[in-house]
Amino acid sequence: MIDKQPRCGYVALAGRPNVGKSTLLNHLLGRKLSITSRKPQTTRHALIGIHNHGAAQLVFVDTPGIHKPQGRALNRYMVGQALGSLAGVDLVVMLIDARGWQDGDDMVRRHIEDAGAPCICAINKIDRLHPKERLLPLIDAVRGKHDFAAIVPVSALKNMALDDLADTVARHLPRGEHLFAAEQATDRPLPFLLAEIVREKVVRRLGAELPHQTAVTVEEVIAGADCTEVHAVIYVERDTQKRIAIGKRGAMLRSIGAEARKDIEMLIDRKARLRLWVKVVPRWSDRERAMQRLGYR
Ligand SMILES: Nc1nc2c(ncn2[C@@H]2O[C@H](COP(=O)(O)OP(=O)(O)OP(=O)(O)O)[C@@H](O)[C@H]2O)c(=O)[nH]1
Ligand SMILES: [Mg+2]
Repeated sequence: MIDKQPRCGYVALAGRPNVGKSTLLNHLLGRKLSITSRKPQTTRHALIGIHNHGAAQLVFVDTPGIHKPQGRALNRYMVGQALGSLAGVDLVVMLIDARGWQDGDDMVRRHIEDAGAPCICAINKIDRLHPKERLLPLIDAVRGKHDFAAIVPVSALKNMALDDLADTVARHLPRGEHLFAAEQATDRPLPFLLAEIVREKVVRRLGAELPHQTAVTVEEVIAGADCTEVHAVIYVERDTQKRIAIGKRGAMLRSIGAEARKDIEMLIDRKARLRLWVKVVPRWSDRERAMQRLGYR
């Protein structure tokens, strides 16, 4: 029977780095809100994505991957964002990789248990599972790990079973009126989303050389008559990194800019001009004051 009564609730997407949380958010919403890459620790800030599904409003919170926050202040910030997002949500979707349950998943599970919210396990990347017969034993193994409210195998990237997952999430949300207007997609302002688009291109291009030393801020968004001009600054920690980010005769920066501009135009649905600068702030990722100035507060 179709449930016509409105439901609404906050749903944290939690898991180890790189299990596909942000990809899942984007594919559930059918639009790109959260940045993704092959590198672990891509997402740094919690981000809300609102998905209206039948009579239910699913308020997803994409979170940074939960890991042991060793080393830099930036890692502590990221794990703090993830754990903070688990507190007070109505439901958690814990993502694991279909290749199997790992030690890092145990740590995530413990934090979810501490937070006390009911939890659905999404086994992601099943498109990579060969042979398919490995799925049933995996589901059995996952069942033994935690008192999950449900276990749903999906592929975020290939859009497999995402409707099943949304149905299952909706069924576990409390009844109640929707919190956000139907057309609202996120709680984050435009400059944040623009800066994240640029950071995605930086991570995808330079993730191997500069895994964690880059940050991006958007300084200006000027809406002209037929074009929106965006001014963004890419921050690195050393002069050598600045040279890498700019590339030979500016080639790297130009290609980052070209890729980011395409996504920006898709987001704002109009022509854009993107101006990029690269600046050095020594050791910003380990100094809380410097981090705050770059938006990590
Ligand atoms: N084959 C396959 N790859 C996937 C799937 N979902 C995500 N990926 C890939 O996994 C990688 C990590 O995806 P993200 O969405 O950035 O992962 P995340 O969990 O948000 O990572 P962090 O933000 O670093 O914690 C990317 O290369 C994705 O394309 C899937 O269902 N199948
Ligand atoms: Mg992510």
